[in-house]
Amino acid sequence: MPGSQGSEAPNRLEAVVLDVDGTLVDSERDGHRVAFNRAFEEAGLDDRWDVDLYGRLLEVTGGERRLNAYFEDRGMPEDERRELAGTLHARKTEIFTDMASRGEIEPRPGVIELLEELERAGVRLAVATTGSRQWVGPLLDRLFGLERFEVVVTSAEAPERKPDPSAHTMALERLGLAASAAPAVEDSVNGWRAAKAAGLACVVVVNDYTREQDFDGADLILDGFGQADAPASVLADPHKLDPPGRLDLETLRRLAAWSHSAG
Ligand code: XBP
Ligand code: MG
Repeated sequence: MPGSQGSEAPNRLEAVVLDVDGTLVDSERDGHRVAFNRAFEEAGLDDRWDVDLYGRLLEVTGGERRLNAYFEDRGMPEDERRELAGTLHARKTEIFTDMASRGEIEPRPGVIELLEELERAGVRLAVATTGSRQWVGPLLDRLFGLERFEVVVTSAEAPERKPDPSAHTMALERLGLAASAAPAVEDSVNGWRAAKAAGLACVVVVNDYTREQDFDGADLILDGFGQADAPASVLADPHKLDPPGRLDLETLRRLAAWSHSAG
């Protein structure tokens, strides 16, 4: 296998388990939020989620759960809100799937370079997301090529949303790997907690919605994936992984080695 350090090497990086929303793509503010608002409008509702309100609503993972929490907060009875959230979410999913298929959602800067570097080194790619399978497939396919990802776990396979660890646990099971061989990359405190609870080391690459969240104890925090002309800043590096202005293969290898030694 290219980039392999030999099958006996116990601490090598075998795979990376990637989050989608906020991590591979900056999909929340100009993607999901816009799709929710279109669904409200089509349903004849006056509700609109502005950028700040949506940032607060992101505390609840999963679009349908988010709608339920919002309507609950507004005092809507349970039966009514469950039905409304289900209907709205189904339509929002169609709208967002169209947006993804049309190329309206873009990769975060530096993501394609990282995926290509990992692929060249024979590191396997997996996805663990709380998003819906209906749009995850078209989005990954349009931006990166779905065949790149050996394992894709969505809310269809792991219905307990992050911070529940089930999506990461399932990704590891499907890869057939120990947690130390497959660090995660996440953008949010819910994602980071999910990865940690499943035993994975985790790089947090924050975005505008998540940079103020409390990642105390995270393994590495960056403010972006970083590119040659736009290096990422390191916000925390407790294991002294020393990334070179970008999240790269060697940094992830060092994280896997640390994770193995931390046992
Ligand atoms: C992402 C989510 C998702 C999206 C919307 O969390 O919570 O629910 O906001 O997608 P993470 P759906 O990045 O931690 O996986 O509407 O399809 O649920
Ligand atoms: Mg995320």
